[in-house]
Amino acid sequence: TQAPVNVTVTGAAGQIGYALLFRIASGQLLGQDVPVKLRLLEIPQAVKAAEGTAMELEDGAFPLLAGTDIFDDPKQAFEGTNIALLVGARPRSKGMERGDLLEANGGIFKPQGEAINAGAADDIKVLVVGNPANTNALIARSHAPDVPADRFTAMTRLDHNRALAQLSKKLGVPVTELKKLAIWGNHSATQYPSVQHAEVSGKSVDVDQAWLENDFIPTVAKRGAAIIEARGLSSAASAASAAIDHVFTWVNGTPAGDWTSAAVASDGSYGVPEGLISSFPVTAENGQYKIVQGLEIDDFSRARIDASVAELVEERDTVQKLGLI
Ligand code: NAX
Repeated sequence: TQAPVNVTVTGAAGQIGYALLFRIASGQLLGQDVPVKLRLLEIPQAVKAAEGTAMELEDGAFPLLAGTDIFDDPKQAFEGTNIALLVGARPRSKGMERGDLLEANGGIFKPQGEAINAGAADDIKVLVVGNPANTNALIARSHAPDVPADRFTAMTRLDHNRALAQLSKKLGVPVTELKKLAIWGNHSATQYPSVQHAEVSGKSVDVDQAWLENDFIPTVAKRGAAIIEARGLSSAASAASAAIDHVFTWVNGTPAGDWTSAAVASDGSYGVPEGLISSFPVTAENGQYKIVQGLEIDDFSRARIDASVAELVEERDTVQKLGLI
Protein backbone atom coordinates (compact mmCIF):
# COMPACT_ATOMS: atom_id res chain seq x y z
CA THR A 1 0.00 0.00 0.00
CA GLN A 2 1.03 3.58 -0.67
CA ALA A 3 2.76 5.68 2.02
CA PRO A 4 0.60 8.59 3.18
CA VAL A 5 1.03 11.92 1.42
CA ASN A 6 1.87 14.72 3.87
CA VAL A 7 -0.51 17.66 3.58
CA THR A 8 0.19 20.84 5.54
CA VAL A 9 -2.71 23.23 6.11
CA THR A 10 -2.06 26.66 7.63
CA GLY A 11 -4.85 28.60 9.31
CA ALA A 12 -6.25 25.20 10.19
CA ALA A 13 -8.51 26.55 12.95
CA GLY A 14 -10.11 29.13 10.67
CA GLN A 15 -13.38 28.79 8.82
CA ILE A 16 -11.91 27.61 5.50
CA GLY A 17 -9.72 25.19 7.44
CA TYR A 18 -12.79 23.73 9.12
CA ALA A 19 -14.47 23.07 5.78
CA LEU A 20 -11.28 21.91 4.07
CA LEU A 21 -9.81 19.41 6.51
CA PHE A 22 -12.73 16.99 6.44
CA ARG A 23 -12.73 16.87 2.67
CA ILE A 24 -9.00 16.18 2.62
CA ALA A 25 -9.46 13.44 5.22
CA SER A 26 -12.22 11.87 3.13
CA GLY A 27 -9.89 11.50 0.14
CA GLN A 28 -11.21 14.26 -2.08
CA LEU A 29 -7.94 16.19 -2.34
CA LEU A 30 -5.85 13.49 -3.97
CA GLY A 31 -8.13 10.56 -4.71
CA GLN A 32 -9.92 7.70 -3.00
CA ASP A 33 -6.85 5.45 -3.04
CA VAL A 34 -4.38 7.91 -1.49
CA PRO A 35 -3.84 7.95 2.30
CA VAL A 36 -3.01 11.36 3.77
CA LYS A 37 -1.30 12.62 6.88
CA LEU A 38 -2.37 16.08 8.04
CA ARG A 39 0.02 18.65 9.46
CA LEU A 40 -1.83 21.65 10.84
CA LEU A 41 -0.12 24.99 11.37
CA GLU A 42 -1.68 27.66 13.56
CA ILE A 43 -0.56 30.62 15.61
CA PRO A 44 -0.09 29.73 19.30
CA GLN A 45 -3.40 31.32 20.38
CA ALA A 46 -5.33 29.10 17.96
CA VAL A 47 -3.57 25.80 18.64
CA LYS A 48 -6.23 24.74 21.14
CA ALA A 49 -9.00 25.31 18.59
CA ALA A 50 -6.97 23.29 16.05
CA GLU A 51 -6.76 20.50 18.62
CA GLY A 52 -10.55 20.52 18.79
CA THR A 53 -10.76 20.15 15.02
CA ALA A 54 -8.21 17.33 15.20
CA MET A 55 -10.45 15.56 17.74
CA GLU A 56 -13.33 15.80 15.28
CA LEU A 57 -11.12 14.50 12.47
CA GLU A 58 -10.31 11.53 14.68
CA ASP A 59 -14.03 11.04 15.31
CA GLY A 60 -14.63 10.85 11.57
CA ALA A 61 -12.70 7.53 11.54
CA PHE A 62 -11.64 8.32 7.99
CA PRO A 63 -10.10 5.23 6.37
CA LEU A 64 -7.59 7.37 4.42
CA LEU A 65 -6.47 9.59 7.31
CA ALA A 66 -3.16 8.31 8.67
CA GLY A 67 -2.93 10.92 11.44
CA THR A 68 -3.05 14.61 12.33
CA ASP A 69 -0.23 16.63 13.89
CA ILE A 70 -0.50 20.22 15.08
CA PHE A 71 2.28 22.82 15.05
CA ASP A 72 2.82 26.48 15.82
CA ASP A 73 6.25 26.49 14.16
CA PRO A 74 6.41 26.64 10.35
CA LYS A 75 9.78 24.80 10.25
CA GLN A 76 8.15 21.76 11.81
CA ALA A 77 4.84 22.06 9.99
CA PHE A 78 6.45 21.94 6.53
CA GLU A 79 8.99 19.21 7.33
CA GLY A 80 8.64 16.52 4.66
CA THR A 81 5.43 17.98 3.33
CA ASN A 82 4.22 17.13 -0.18
CA ILE A 83 1.24 19.47 -0.46
CA ALA A 84 1.04 22.82 1.33
CA LEU A 85 -2.24 24.73 1.54
CA LEU A 86 -1.45 28.20 2.82
CA VAL A 87 -4.82 29.39 4.06
CA GLY A 88 -3.96 31.43 7.16
CA ALA A 89 -3.29 35.10 6.44
CA ARG A 90 -3.62 38.50 7.99
CA PRO A 91 -6.97 40.06 7.07
CA ARG A 92 -7.28 43.76 6.34
CA SER A 93 -8.44 45.56 9.46
CA LYS A 94 -10.22 48.90 9.48
CA GLY A 95 -8.08 51.78 8.29
CA MET A 96 -5.28 49.49 7.11
CA GLU A 97 -3.51 50.66 3.94
CA ARG A 98 -2.64 48.21 1.19
CA GLY A 99 1.06 48.57 2.05
CA ASP A 100 0.41 47.70 5.70
CA LEU A 101 -1.58 44.67 4.63
CA LEU A 102 1.19 43.46 2.35
CA GLU A 103 3.76 44.04 5.07
CA ALA A 104 1.75 42.12 7.68
CA ASN A 105 1.39 39.22 5.28
CA GLY A 106 5.07 39.36 4.44
CA GLY A 107 5.64 38.53 8.09
CA ILE A 108 3.67 35.31 7.55
CA PHE A 109 4.63 34.21 4.04
CA LYS A 110 8.37 34.93 4.21
CA PRO A 111 9.04 32.49 7.10
CA GLN A 112 6.68 29.98 5.53
CA GLY A 113 8.57 30.19 2.22
CA GLU A 114 11.84 29.70 4.09
CA ALA A 115 10.45 26.71 5.96
CA ILE A 116 9.22 25.14 2.73
CA ASN A 117 12.63 25.72 1.18
CA ALA A 118 14.38 24.13 4.14
CA GLY A 119 12.25 21.10 4.82
CA ALA A 120 9.53 20.27 2.32
CA ALA A 121 9.65 17.13 0.17
CA ASP A 122 11.16 17.37 -3.32
CA ASP A 123 7.77 17.10 -4.95
CA ILE A 124 6.25 19.94 -2.88
CA LYS A 125 3.23 21.70 -4.41
CA VAL A 126 2.04 24.93 -2.79
CA LEU A 127 -1.40 26.54 -3.08
CA VAL A 128 -1.84 29.96 -1.49
CA VAL A 129 -5.44 30.75 -0.53
CA GLY A 130 -4.82 33.49 2.07
CA ASN A 131 -5.24 37.00 0.66
CA PRO A 132 -3.77 38.89 -1.09
CA ALA A 133 -3.17 35.42 -2.52
CA ASN A 134 -1.13 36.17 -5.66
CA THR A 135 1.34 38.42 -3.90
CA ASN A 136 1.53 36.22 -0.79
CA ALA A 137 2.52 33.39 -3.14
CA LEU A 138 5.14 35.65 -4.73
CA ILE A 139 6.59 36.42 -1.29
CA ALA A 140 6.70 32.75 -0.25
CA ARG A 141 8.28 31.73 -3.55
CA SER A 142 11.00 34.35 -3.37
CA HIS A 143 12.13 32.83 -0.06
CA ALA A 144 12.24 29.32 -1.47
CA PRO A 145 14.97 29.59 -4.11
CA ASP A 146 15.62 25.83 -4.15
CA VAL A 147 12.03 24.98 -5.02
CA PRO A 148 11.10 25.19 -8.73
CA ALA A 149 9.08 28.37 -9.28
CA ASP A 150 6.17 26.52 -10.85
CA ARG A 151 5.37 24.80 -7.55
CA PHE A 152 4.01 28.03 -6.08
CA THR A 153 0.44 28.81 -7.11
CA ALA A 154 -2.41 30.97 -5.84
CA MET A 155 -6.10 30.23 -5.93
CA THR A 156 -8.45 31.63 -8.57
CA ARG A 157 -10.37 28.38 -8.87
CA LEU A 158 -13.16 29.79 -6.72
CA ASP A 159 -13.52 32.66 -9.19
CA HIS A 160 -13.46 30.12 -12.03
CA ASN A 161 -16.18 28.05 -10.37
CA ARG A 162 -18.25 31.16 -9.70
CA ALA A 163 -17.95 32.09 -13.39
CA LEU A 164 -19.03 28.58 -14.43
CA ALA A 165 -22.05 28.81 -12.15
CA GLN A 166 -23.13 32.23 -13.43
CA LEU A 167 -22.79 31.25 -17.08
CA SER A 168 -24.60 27.98 -16.47
CA LYS A 169 -27.55 29.89 -14.97
CA LYS A 170 -27.58 32.41 -17.79
CA LEU A 171 -27.56 29.77 -20.55
CA GLY A 172 -29.76 27.29 -18.72
CA VAL A 173 -27.29 24.45 -19.16
CA PRO A 174 -25.49 22.30 -16.59
CA VAL A 175 -21.91 23.34 -15.75
CA THR A 176 -20.72 20.10 -17.38
CA GLU A 177 -21.69 21.54 -20.79
CA LEU A 178 -19.35 24.51 -20.33
CA LYS A 179 -15.68 24.54 -21.24
CA LYS A 180 -12.77 26.97 -21.58
CA LEU A 181 -13.82 29.75 -19.27
CA ALA A 182 -10.84 31.60 -17.86
CA ILE A 183 -9.94 33.90 -14.99
CA TRP A 184 -7.11 36.27 -15.79
CA GLY A 185 -4.99 38.42 -13.47
CA ASN A 186 -5.30 39.06 -9.76
CA HIS A 187 -7.64 37.37 -7.27
CA SER A 188 -9.24 40.72 -6.52
CA ALA A 189 -11.99 42.95 -7.83
CA THR A 190 -9.87 43.66 -10.93
CA GLN A 191 -9.84 40.02 -12.03
CA TYR A 192 -11.09 39.32 -15.54
CA PRO A 193 -13.44 36.37 -15.96
CA SER A 194 -13.36 35.73 -19.71
CA VAL A 195 -15.84 33.93 -21.93
CA GLN A 196 -13.91 34.86 -25.07
CA HIS A 197 -12.93 31.26 -25.73
CA ALA A 198 -15.72 29.59 -23.79
CA GLU A 199 -17.75 26.78 -25.33
CA VAL A 200 -21.23 25.52 -24.54
CA SER A 201 -21.89 21.97 -25.73
CA GLY A 202 -18.95 22.33 -28.13
CA LYS A 203 -20.04 25.64 -29.70
CA SER A 204 -18.76 29.11 -28.91
CA VAL A 205 -20.73 31.02 -26.29
CA ASP A 206 -22.89 33.81 -27.62
CA VAL A 207 -23.95 36.30 -24.94
CA ASP A 208 -24.40 40.01 -25.31
CA GLN A 209 -21.63 42.36 -24.35
CA ALA A 210 -23.87 44.41 -22.03
CA TRP A 211 -24.61 41.33 -19.92
CA LEU A 212 -20.91 40.52 -19.78
CA GLU A 213 -19.87 44.00 -18.71
CA ASN A 214 -22.74 44.91 -16.41
CA ASP A 215 -23.70 41.59 -14.95
CA PHE A 216 -21.38 38.62 -15.41
CA ILE A 217 -18.00 40.24 -14.76
CA PRO A 218 -19.04 42.32 -11.71
CA THR A 219 -21.08 39.44 -10.24
CA VAL A 220 -18.10 37.08 -10.40
CA ALA A 221 -15.57 39.68 -9.26
CA LYS A 222 -17.70 40.90 -6.35
CA ARG A 223 -19.17 37.58 -5.30
CA GLY A 224 -17.01 37.46 -2.17
CA ALA A 225 -18.55 40.72 -0.93
CA ALA A 226 -22.07 39.49 -1.77
CA ILE A 227 -21.48 36.33 0.31
CA ILE A 228 -20.31 38.42 3.28
CA GLU A 229 -23.39 40.62 2.92
CA ALA A 230 -25.72 37.61 2.93
CA ARG A 231 -23.99 35.23 5.31
CA GLY A 232 -22.34 37.69 7.65
CA LEU A 233 -19.14 35.71 7.11
CA SER A 234 -16.82 35.33 4.14
CA SER A 235 -17.02 32.35 1.78
CA ALA A 236 -15.62 29.28 3.43
CA ALA A 237 -17.08 26.01 2.14
CA SER A 238 -16.95 27.20 -1.48
CA ALA A 239 -13.36 28.35 -0.98
CA ALA A 240 -12.45 25.01 0.55
CA SER A 241 -14.15 23.24 -2.35
CA ALA A 242 -12.16 25.28 -4.86
CA ALA A 243 -8.90 24.50 -3.03
CA ILE A 244 -9.76 20.80 -3.28
CA ASP A 245 -10.46 21.23 -7.02
CA HIS A 246 -7.19 23.15 -7.57
CA VAL A 247 -5.00 20.45 -6.03
CA PHE A 248 -6.99 17.51 -7.41
CA THR A 249 -6.65 18.92 -10.94
CA TRP A 250 -2.95 19.73 -10.44
CA VAL A 251 -2.23 16.14 -9.44
CA ASN A 252 -4.73 14.31 -11.66
CA GLY A 253 -4.84 16.52 -14.76
CA THR A 254 -7.42 18.44 -16.81
CA PRO A 255 -9.74 16.57 -19.18
CA ALA A 256 -8.87 16.68 -22.89
CA GLY A 257 -10.37 19.69 -24.66
CA ASP A 258 -10.77 21.78 -21.54
CA TRP A 259 -8.76 23.91 -19.19
CA THR A 260 -9.17 25.54 -15.81
CA SER A 261 -7.83 28.67 -14.10
CA ALA A 262 -4.98 29.07 -11.63
CA ALA A 263 -2.59 31.81 -10.65
CA VAL A 264 0.85 30.54 -11.66
CA ALA A 265 4.27 32.05 -12.32
CA SER A 266 4.11 33.89 -15.63
CA ASP A 267 6.51 32.79 -18.36
CA GLY A 268 5.92 36.13 -20.09
CA SER A 269 2.90 34.85 -22.03
CA TYR A 270 0.18 37.33 -23.00
CA GLY A 271 2.32 40.28 -21.97
CA VAL A 272 2.24 39.33 -18.27
CA PRO A 273 5.69 40.14 -16.81
CA GLU A 274 7.73 37.01 -16.23
CA GLY A 275 7.68 35.75 -12.67
CA LEU A 276 4.49 37.52 -11.64
CA ILE A 277 1.93 35.12 -10.13
CA SER A 278 -1.09 35.83 -12.27
CA SER A 279 -4.18 33.85 -13.17
CA PHE A 280 -4.25 32.22 -16.60
CA PRO A 281 -6.16 29.52 -18.38
CA VAL A 282 -4.11 26.44 -17.54
CA THR A 283 -4.00 22.74 -18.28
CA ALA A 284 -2.53 20.17 -15.93
CA GLU A 285 -0.60 17.11 -17.00
CA ASN A 286 1.88 14.87 -15.19
CA GLY A 287 1.53 16.93 -12.03
CA GLN A 288 2.32 20.25 -13.73
CA TYR A 289 0.18 23.27 -14.46
CA LYS A 290 0.91 24.81 -17.87
CA ILE A 291 -0.33 28.12 -19.24
CA VAL A 292 -2.50 27.58 -22.34
CA GLN A 293 -0.50 29.08 -25.20
CA GLY A 294 -1.39 30.90 -28.38
CA LEU A 295 -4.87 32.21 -27.59
CA GLU A 296 -6.01 35.18 -29.55
CA ILE A 297 -6.88 38.04 -27.19
CA ASP A 298 -9.51 40.55 -28.36
CA ASP A 299 -9.32 44.25 -27.49
CA PHE A 300 -11.85 44.07 -24.67
CA SER A 301 -9.99 41.18 -23.04
CA ARG A 302 -6.65 42.91 -23.59
CA ALA A 303 -7.69 46.00 -21.65
CA ARG A 304 -9.15 43.95 -18.77
CA ILE A 305 -6.11 41.68 -18.49
CA ASP A 306 -3.74 44.65 -18.58
CA ALA A 307 -5.66 46.45 -15.81
CA SER A 308 -5.53 43.48 -13.45
CA VAL A 309 -1.89 42.73 -14.25
CA ALA A 310 -1.05 46.39 -13.58
CA GLU A 311 -2.45 45.94 -10.07
CA LEU A 312 -0.25 42.87 -9.58
CA VAL A 313 2.80 44.81 -10.76
CA GLU A 314 1.97 47.49 -8.22
CA GLU A 315 1.68 44.93 -5.42
CA ARG A 316 4.98 43.39 -6.48
CA ASP A 317 6.69 46.79 -6.52
CA THR A 318 5.32 47.54 -3.05
CA VAL A 319 6.60 44.30 -1.52
CA GLN A 320 9.91 44.82 -3.31
CA LYS A 321 10.24 48.27 -1.72
CA LEU A 322 9.37 46.78 1.65
CA GLY A 323 12.21 44.29 1.19
CA LEU A 324 9.79 41.34 1.32
CA ILE A 325 10.95 39.79 -1.94
P1 NAX B 1 -10.22 32.87 9.32
O1 NAX B 1 -9.91 34.17 9.93
O2 NAX B 1 -11.46 32.15 9.73
O3 NAX B 1 -9.00 31.88 9.58
C1 NAX B 1 -7.67 32.22 9.37
C2 NAX B 1 -6.84 31.39 10.32
O4 NAX B 1 -5.48 31.61 10.00
C3 NAX B 1 -7.03 31.75 11.79
O5 NAX B 1 -7.35 30.58 12.53
C4 NAX B 1 -5.66 32.31 12.19
O6 NAX B 1 -5.31 31.99 13.53
C5 NAX B 1 -4.75 31.60 11.19
N1 NAX B 1 -3.45 32.23 11.00
C6 NAX B 1 -3.14 33.56 10.99
N2 NAX B 1 -1.83 33.73 10.85
C7 NAX B 1 -1.27 32.51 10.76
C8 NAX B 1 0.06 32.05 10.60
N3 NAX B 1 1.07 32.91 10.54
N4 NAX B 1 0.26 30.72 10.53
C9 NAX B 1 -0.77 29.86 10.62
N5 NAX B 1 -2.05 30.24 10.79
C10 NAX B 1 -2.30 31.55 10.84
O7 NAX B 1 -10.18 33.09 7.75
P2 NAX B 1 -10.79 32.18 6.60
O8 NAX B 1 -12.19 32.59 6.35
O9 NAX B 1 -10.50 30.76 6.87
O10 NAX B 1 -9.97 32.70 5.33
C11 NAX B 1 -8.57 32.47 5.22
C12 NAX B 1 -7.98 33.28 4.08
O11 NAX B 1 -8.54 32.91 2.84
C13 NAX B 1 -8.21 34.79 4.19
O12 NAX B 1 -6.99 35.45 3.90
C14 NAX B 1 -9.23 35.06 3.10
O13 NAX B 1 -9.16 36.39 2.64
C15 NAX B 1 -8.80 34.06 2.07
N6 NAX B 1 -9.77 33.74 1.01
C16 NAX B 1 -9.29 33.50 -0.24
C17 NAX B 1 -10.10 33.13 -1.30
C18 NAX B 1 -9.54 32.86 -2.66
O14 NAX B 1 -10.32 32.61 -3.57
N7 NAX B 1 -8.23 32.91 -2.90
C19 NAX B 1 -11.57 33.02 -1.11
C20 NAX B 1 -11.99 32.84 0.32
C21 NAX B 1 -11.18 33.62 1.32
O15 NAX B 1 -11.72 34.92 1.39
